[in-house]
Amino acid sequence: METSTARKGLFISFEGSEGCGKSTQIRLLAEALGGRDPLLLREPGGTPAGEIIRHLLQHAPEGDALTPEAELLLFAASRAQLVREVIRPALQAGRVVICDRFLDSTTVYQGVARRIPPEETARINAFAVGDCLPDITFLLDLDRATALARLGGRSQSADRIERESEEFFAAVRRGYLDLAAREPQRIRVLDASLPAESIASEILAELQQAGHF
Ligand code: Z5A
Repeated sequence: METSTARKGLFISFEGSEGCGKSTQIRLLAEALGGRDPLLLREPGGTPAGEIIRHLLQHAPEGDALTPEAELLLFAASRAQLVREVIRPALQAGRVVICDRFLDSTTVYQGVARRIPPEETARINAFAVGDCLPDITFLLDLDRATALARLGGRSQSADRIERESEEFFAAVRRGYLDLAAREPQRIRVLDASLPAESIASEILAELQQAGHF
């Protein structure tokens, strides 16, 4: 039987489609929280095993034939390891943990866009994370054309998921907004087309309003 997180820290996740500005906002938030020494993580990855899974999922030719089911289980395996090896101990030690993507990415990319039944996705997500859920999640909502323009096309270096169709990314955006509508108490939707500094101010204001700082 697993122990519960029984945490004293704060768990913040960032979500959204590629190029929406997650890394930028995480960097700005970390600068704003400097003295609190936030722990910055990304998914998939963040542990030695997780980084190997990341490579298989994104760039290794062996990943090309992955089925949606195998893909979902690999994201979940990386997350299960990250939770137990890194996130849970950090939260128990009272740290602020900021994660670039977490279980909502699986709900949306594998559940909605890859069309794995939502109850299966939810069951595997729950098994992977246990009671370790973000206290607050910032969803950076951005249209695909703006994201692609920011990324400068990125066609040469695109990974396996980035090479998906426009319909796939339309489903991702819709899936995120639907999820946020179902979980408004945890997920805050931000207009990611605004200048980075004003989004960063909004994030700090949301965190203060929610009583986190
Ligand atoms: N995936 C999945 O399918 N299931 C899962 O469970 C998980 C993940 C966990 C991980 O990709 C892939 O795995 C992802 C989902 C899938 N695939 N897709 N698509 P990743 O980690 O390699 O990359 P990413 O998460 O997609 O993010 P990114 O491409 O690194 O982008 P970002 O971090 O959101 O954006 P950024 O780097 O901060 O900004 C992009 C550019 O825009 C950059 O030049 C910035 O300077 C600029 N920028 C940022 N903000 C602004 C504003 N506000 N205005 C103007 N310009 C801006």
